[in-house]
Amino acid sequence: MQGVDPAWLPDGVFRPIGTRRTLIRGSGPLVDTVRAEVAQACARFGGAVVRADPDLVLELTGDDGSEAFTYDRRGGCTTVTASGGAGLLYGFFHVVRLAEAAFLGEARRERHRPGLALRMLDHWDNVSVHPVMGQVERGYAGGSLFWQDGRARGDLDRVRAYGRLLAACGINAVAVNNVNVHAAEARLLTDRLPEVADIAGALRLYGIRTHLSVTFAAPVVLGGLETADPLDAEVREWWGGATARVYSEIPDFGGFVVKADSEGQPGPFAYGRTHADGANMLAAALEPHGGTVHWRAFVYDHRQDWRDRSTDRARAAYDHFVPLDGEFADNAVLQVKHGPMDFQVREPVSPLIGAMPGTRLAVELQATQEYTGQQRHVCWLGPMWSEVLRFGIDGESSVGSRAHGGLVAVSDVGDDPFWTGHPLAQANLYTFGRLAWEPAADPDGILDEWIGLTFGDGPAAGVRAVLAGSWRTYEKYTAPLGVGFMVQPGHHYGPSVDGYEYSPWGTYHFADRDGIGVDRSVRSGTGYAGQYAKPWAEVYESLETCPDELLLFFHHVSYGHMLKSGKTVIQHIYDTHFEGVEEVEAGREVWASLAELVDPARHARVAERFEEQLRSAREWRDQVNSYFFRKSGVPDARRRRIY
Ligand code: GCW
Repeated sequence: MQGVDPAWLPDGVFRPIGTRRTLIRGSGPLVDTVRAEVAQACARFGGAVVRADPDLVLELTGDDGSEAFTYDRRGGCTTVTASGGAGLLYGFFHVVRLAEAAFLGEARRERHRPGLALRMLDHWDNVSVHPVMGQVERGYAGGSLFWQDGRARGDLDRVRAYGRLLAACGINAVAVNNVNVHAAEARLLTDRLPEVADIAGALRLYGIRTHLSVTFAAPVVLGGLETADPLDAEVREWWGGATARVYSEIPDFGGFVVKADSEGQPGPFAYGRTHADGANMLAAALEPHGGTVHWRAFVYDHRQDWRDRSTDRARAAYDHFVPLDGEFADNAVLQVKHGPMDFQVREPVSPLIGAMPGTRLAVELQATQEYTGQQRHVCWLGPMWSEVLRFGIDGESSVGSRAHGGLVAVSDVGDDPFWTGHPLAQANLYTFGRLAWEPAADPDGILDEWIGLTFGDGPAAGVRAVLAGSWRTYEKYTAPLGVGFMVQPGHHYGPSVDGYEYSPWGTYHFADRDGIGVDRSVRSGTGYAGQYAKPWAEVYESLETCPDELLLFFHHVSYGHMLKSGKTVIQHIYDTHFEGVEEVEAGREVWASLAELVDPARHARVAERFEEQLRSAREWRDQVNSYFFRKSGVPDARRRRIY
């Protein structure tokens, strides 16, 4: 694949293995994948696949489907053993990541197993180019990796290479089409299934199961039935038959992803049924084959009247789903966005995650940077995701430990030569995979790992300086203190403070001449704060204890309100917006200084994106500062330029 960035698997990372003698024991498709990897590395670096006197043993001892492996170092030999093919593959990539260190030192035995069984990427890819959303909805990395010219790619090399990258960071499931299922895409379930099977065949080589987004209306739009009522016998039979046909072509098919009764997608409400009825019908169809339905909890009123202060979009997922706790089938997973709104740069953790102990939940993150700079801005999301995963729902058990249904991210990948448009956005994809494997992992350690693999030692300190604080930098120059949105409607790029203020989407900031923020307290607001377990319900309820960074998410305060930081809200807005732009300027300088140390094409792509990031950050700063200066009349204490 000429011209495609090797991302975190440049040839050089295989040198430590490629110079050694490796013994491989066991058989099966994933062992073949590992064998081919080792052989390729040896061909390049002079080592060998051997039958005796190895430096490295990779051994499959069974066939139980386990993803765990044991890493053992003794007597000058390194051994990886696994009782499932995927475990061996992950053990192999573990050795790749350790590099020389895998072959040094003595007596070490470690057992590795994934913290979460399902580590999944959802692609919002359309088969055909959609007139409004383009081919990849909220995609910032070119066209789809899977679909081209209205059908599955004939040449699947790129898909295989993608599978390899994903396996190397621990991802094991991919949904290959958009959750907004349009006419052509609906048919992937039926007559266009062979195209899905081709993609599944390519991903399978790297231990990845394929999932499909389906439309709830499929029995009507594909099956010619008059209803899609989930309790109707014919409808259930239709789904049973369609699902059985999927499994006859794709025996390891993962299951369905469903966006129902959300932003115009069809769902069970039309038939007076609950979301548990809907999900359970699909779960029943999948159950005999070992599949899972991922049912999304992103259900809210997107046609709200902005004058209506009694409706709070943040409450919606909890209000809809908590009453259904305990009703979902075992193979139905409720997929919850990590925050209550929609992937803003700062949101509290969704209270739903702590409130459904009788339901398998998956937590959904957004790697594609819809609201975080659209892969034109550097924004490494590792610290945000880690905060979410480590958040103690009831003060104790973490989100990561409650996500029994897995961790999902909306993919940021397309057919761009750098995979993610902004080459540094690869760090988000990698970090996602590694956090899904180990939700309590230190994100900075993961960042260092990604930098080491991708760039080697030379530019490491500089790349780290550019990425490490980039999420907080982005937060500084965009919407302040957790209030969110303030983006241009539709495409969501760039500032528009009132862009959504009088819209039906439920995303308001309520700024007036005196103050700003959404009162979500129980005492005087929408009551949303009361959806949390203790201690959070109380922490968020009170102005005294609510953390600064979420203040405007939970409270409406005056511009002169004093933050815990010792600044007023208005001065905080000014200061962070100036600082944010300064930090982008500094990052751009650091990146420029790495020119000699980074591959020229990659360097140039990032440099070009930095110019746009800086332009856009200045626009954000000036619009936000001017808006609040004009509303409040309060001057900047430091008398900087505001328009
Ligand atoms: O964030 C919103 C996006 C939509 C998306 C939706 C969802 C796929 O703007 O483009 O639709 O969320 O998550 O379903």
